[in-house]
Amino acid sequence: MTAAQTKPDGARRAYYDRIAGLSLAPLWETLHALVPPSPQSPCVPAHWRYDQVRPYLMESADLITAKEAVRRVLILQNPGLGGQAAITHTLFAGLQLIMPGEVAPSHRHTQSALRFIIEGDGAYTAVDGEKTIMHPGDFVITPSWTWHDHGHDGTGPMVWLDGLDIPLVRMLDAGFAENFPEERQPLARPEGDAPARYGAGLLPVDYAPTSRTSPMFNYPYARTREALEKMRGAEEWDSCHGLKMTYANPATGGYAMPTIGAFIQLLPKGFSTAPYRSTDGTVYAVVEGKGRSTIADKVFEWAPRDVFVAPSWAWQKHEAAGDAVLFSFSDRPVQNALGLWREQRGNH
Ligand code: 1HN
Repeated sequence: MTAAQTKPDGARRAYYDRIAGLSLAPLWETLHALVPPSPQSPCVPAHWRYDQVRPYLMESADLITAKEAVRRVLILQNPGLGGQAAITHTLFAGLQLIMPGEVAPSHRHTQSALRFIIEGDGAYTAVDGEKTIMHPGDFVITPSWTWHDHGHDGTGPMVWLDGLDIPLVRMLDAGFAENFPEERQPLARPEGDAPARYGAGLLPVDYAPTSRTSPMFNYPYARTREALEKMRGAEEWDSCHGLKMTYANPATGGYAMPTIGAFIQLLPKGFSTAPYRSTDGTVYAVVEGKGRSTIADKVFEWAPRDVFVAPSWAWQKHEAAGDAVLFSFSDRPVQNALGLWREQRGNH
């Protein structure tokens, strides 16, 4: 035994205190936590029931306008992250409310955003000079550094789930933002231009992508649902996912955005998935149907419009009481690009 191995704890503590003044710390006290054998996320499984959240969301409209708020959003905070504006370590999620006649003013930021429409009809998002009217179940993207504003010329409240890569961009210290000089940006193209140009199985001849984001910025639910319904006939169910599809960039086949991947899956009535886990903490929104998900040691009974989150590397199982459709998003494109993504499939 060397002298160092016999040093009492007190001597080590005193030493740590002395080096702390020089901004130094001993790795050997934290090595095991810094490089764990498998992901040890502080995020926990959590579930937001829409029937519980909705009254509070509606109440917010009596307290502040969309204009004053800039974005009237209730943040879905992961209870394991101590009040941070994060639902997983890398992603922000919130529920945004816009009332008829309101405008959420135009701005842009390097953070990428997605919307998944939860309730209401007729509000629009304008993205870099083009408007799209949003309907329940539509998946809409506002890629990094694109001007975007929302308005509502219809009737009734409109609610969507916002997903942004805010915590990831903050970790990278790569955030920039600016406001557009006017409330609404000018429109440069007619509504429907992007789906015609990029979403009809065609691309302009000589088209070369100029960014890593999809030129399609609204993936309407009517088409998504029809596709799922067509494919279900083949009954090629994946034991862990049912029938699961990725929202793709039609110009590259890659993800719609480089930092956030989005997915839609159909679980037929009575389907029960085999255990599955992956390193991308995943946010789910229930589009249709009721069911139950077991995530790590938690069981969530869900209904349409609910949101729940599965942390990185937590085992998950989903059971559909009736035909169910789940939307989900995660940082999978980032992990894939960096060679970090892993998954594990279990047995029933
Ligand atoms: C944002 O710009 C939107 O454009 C939604 O609708 C949520 C959360 C934090 C920062 C910017 C939007 C946001 C956001």
